Amino acid sequence: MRHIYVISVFPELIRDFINYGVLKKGQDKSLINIETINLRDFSDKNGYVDDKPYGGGAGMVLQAQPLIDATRYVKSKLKNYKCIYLSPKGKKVNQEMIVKTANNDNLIIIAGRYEGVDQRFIDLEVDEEWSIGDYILSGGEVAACVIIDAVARMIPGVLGHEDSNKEESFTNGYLEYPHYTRPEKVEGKNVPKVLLSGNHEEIRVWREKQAMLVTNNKRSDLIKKKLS
Ligand code: 4H3
Repeated sequence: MRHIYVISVFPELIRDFINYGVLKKGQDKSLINIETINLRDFSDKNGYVDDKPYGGGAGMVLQAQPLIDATRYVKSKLKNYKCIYLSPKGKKVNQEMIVKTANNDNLIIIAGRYEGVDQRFIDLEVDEEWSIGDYILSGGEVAACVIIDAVARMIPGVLGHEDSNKEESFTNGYLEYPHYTRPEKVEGKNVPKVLLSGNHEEIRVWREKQAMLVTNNKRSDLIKKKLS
């Protein structure tokens, strides 16, 4: 993956988010290209992108045509892509989906607003519907930022030193061991002695054991998943 396009009525939310940290650096180094598309640039003849829901009810729905036009405009720039719509109905995102996407496709992300989008847009243009978790957001932009962050850090070179993600949670199926930094004592609590020993093998073994303990205590479902 090299390109991520996000279609939204609030593209500034995305633009601000991607301007920090490893996302900023990855773009500066041209390892990744992230672009935002303002859905309003594809508004209908009356200048709108939303309308009242057929069948009645509260709120507004994003019209199909502006979304279709914006999405096809983006698709015309890309050879291969995965077009995802973020909503609570989607498949729950996990690290495996993130890694697969980072390795295979450019990404087009649709961030909805209001009550959601016209179903015909989803049926016509969306490859996969994803959810970042079982809760409702006012817009898809925050979820889009989550996906962008998770996917971008899997692109080689985006993280500072290459193995800062190899060590991390989920890559090996375990949660991370606890971290400590100076000073040695905080409010009477000491850094585990082994970490001060300078014995790299002992430290490695201790961290591995901690990772297993933490995972078993907090997320035993992850261990079951590893064994299945
Ligand atoms: C994604 C989007 C939750 C998630 C979202 C999630 C606003 C979808 C609008 C937007 C629709 C109405 N909420 N859990 N909200 O990933 O376009 O829900």
